[in-house]
Amino acid sequence: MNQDIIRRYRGNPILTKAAIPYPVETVHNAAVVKHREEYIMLFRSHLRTGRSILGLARSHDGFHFAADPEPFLTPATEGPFAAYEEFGVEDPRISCVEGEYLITYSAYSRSGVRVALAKTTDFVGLERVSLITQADYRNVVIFPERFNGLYARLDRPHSEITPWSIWISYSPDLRYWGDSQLLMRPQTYHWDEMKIGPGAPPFKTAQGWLSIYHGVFKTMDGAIYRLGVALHDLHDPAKLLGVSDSWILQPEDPWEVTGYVHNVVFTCGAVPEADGTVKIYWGAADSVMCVGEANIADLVELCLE
Ligand code: BMA
Repeated sequence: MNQDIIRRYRGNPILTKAAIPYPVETVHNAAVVKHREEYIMLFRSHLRTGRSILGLARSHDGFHFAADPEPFLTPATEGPFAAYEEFGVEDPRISCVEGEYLITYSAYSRSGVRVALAKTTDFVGLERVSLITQADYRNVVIFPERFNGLYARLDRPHSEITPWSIWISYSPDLRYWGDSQLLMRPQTYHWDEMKIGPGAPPFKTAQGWLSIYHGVFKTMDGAIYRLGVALHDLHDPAKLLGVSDSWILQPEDPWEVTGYVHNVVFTCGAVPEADGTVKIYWGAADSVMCVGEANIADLVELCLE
């Protein structure tokens, strides 16, 4: 009996390096949003230098994507971002807030990994706004709405005392972030016991903000990346209404189980649809892109069980 809450698309993987018109070694960990009538995917690709860039692909149905002829975002070579992007740009997330697309991504350099914020209204132009964390942060997702006038984000600092946990922070201007609070920690002897991190930017449901995150479990054969789901209060996103006890997706298909990094499903984007389903996108084994569908009500229920 197939009890999977996420129905994998039969045509997976939906985007691989073979379909990219410039040389790349992987297509993974992509953000996806609907812009006008198009699905826009910003995907990460390793180059043969071992460093990453971001490419853009478009689709009319959310399943068949065609990549633009040139990469979308490559490491800055001048200005204040250059020193922090010299080792590459990774794992983008896109949130649409008041008509602007806010793109967060990991910026790698000899100073560590920081999160950078850029914005666009049309996916043609792009303006880098600010480096919004110090080092040792990854996985920043911005809520699509403000709360009492403040932008809110889930973020993932790391320290020895609170390893790889999910926090929330607020900002009046997208540049200065504060009022941080710890929301979720990895749980001992649970599928997410080693690390957790925000995945797709939260989306609104009648019951709360649904957040799909990743959790990591360490085994004798390395780590397994899976996805879980949490529900945040609509008016106060720092209030967790529930977190699913079980994962919603784990590596099972051959391209999830083997690849550049084996046993990885890693999401950076989900697109809720008007029919009550959500398309969830994930990078498989840090190599290719996949998609599946779930009923939003099922995910909410899982959080509240
Ligand atoms: C994390 C990040 C992700 C990657 C995952 C599995 O630490 O580097 O980009 O998908 O590991 O390799």
